[in-house]
Amino acid sequence: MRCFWDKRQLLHAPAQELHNGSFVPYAEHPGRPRSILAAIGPTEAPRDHGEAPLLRVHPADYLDFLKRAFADWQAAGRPGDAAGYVWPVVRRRPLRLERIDARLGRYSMDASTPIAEGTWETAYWSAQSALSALEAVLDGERTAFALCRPPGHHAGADYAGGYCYLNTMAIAAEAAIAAGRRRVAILDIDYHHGNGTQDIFWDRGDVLFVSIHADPATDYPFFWGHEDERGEGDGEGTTVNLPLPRGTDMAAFGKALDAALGRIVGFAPDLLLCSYGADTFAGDPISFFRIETADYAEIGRRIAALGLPTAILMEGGYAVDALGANVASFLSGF
Ligand code: SP5
Ligand code: ZN
Repeated sequence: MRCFWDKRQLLHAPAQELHNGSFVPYAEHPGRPRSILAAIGPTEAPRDHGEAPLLRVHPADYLDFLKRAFADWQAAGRPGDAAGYVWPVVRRRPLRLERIDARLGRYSMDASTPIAEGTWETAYWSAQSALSALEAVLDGERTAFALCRPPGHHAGADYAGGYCYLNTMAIAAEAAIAAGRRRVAILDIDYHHGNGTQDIFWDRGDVLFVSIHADPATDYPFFWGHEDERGEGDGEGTTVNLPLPRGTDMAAFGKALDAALGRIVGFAPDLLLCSYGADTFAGDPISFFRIETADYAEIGRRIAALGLPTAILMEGGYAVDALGANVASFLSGF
């Protein structure tokens, strides 16, 4: 399988994140892609598709914020990485935001997605890897893998969150539509609900978003991913949420997967895009499902059995010692 990765995706390395009241080492660190690279064999550098495909999803003011935030933070004399501490929860309106703290709140949804030196460059090349995997599939490959890092599915059109800055999945889906694909299905099997992807395609009838994830009653991102979220307007019924309890093993995950795949078949898409997170693994340090390494091959086989052209985009997965094996197992199923 063709795999896409750019070494500039190692640059982003925030020191710490806020977790349960303490600062702890940042879970989404460069050791993750190193583990995957050691396990999957040769990769190709992505083609540079420029900013136009990013701008189909994200407004220019958000991209400008991401590019400038760390320099603005340093210019304000701040130590460490840039992170917000106040958020506009009600009556958001356009304001000229003078302070970096105000912009950080305006363009983020949590306090655990810091912006460091190199964050923009890393996110940019993660998106280019996604676009290159998509391009390979549009050009006739049956499947392709993008080692996206940072991940993307928590980022909305104009906010970062959950270790995500650019929504790589939405960027790929919009590129597919711009290239003439009429119906695109997204299957998100990261442990966490892909709230950003859902938000971006909430009212779209041409993009199906189906997600299997930990119940937001107990897990991040808490506010989205509940079963009754189904989309609106043209998108009513094209958002499908299948939350599962902590402790879910392959038997229960497999049932939800079959239900998800049934919804995808019913949508009759031209193309499948998969947000793959290995944080459903039994040994994941921040998650609570019980999927084993060998199970990922079975999950991959069942997805591949749909027979759809499929681009796979990496999302989460934090058990670094097992991460490469888990990704390789999943890809082997295709
Ligand atoms: C893409 C993805 O998997 N994002 C996950 C975001 C979850 N962030 C909040 C969970 C807080 C866990 N912090 C644990 C840090 C351990 N070093
Ligand atoms: Zn996750």
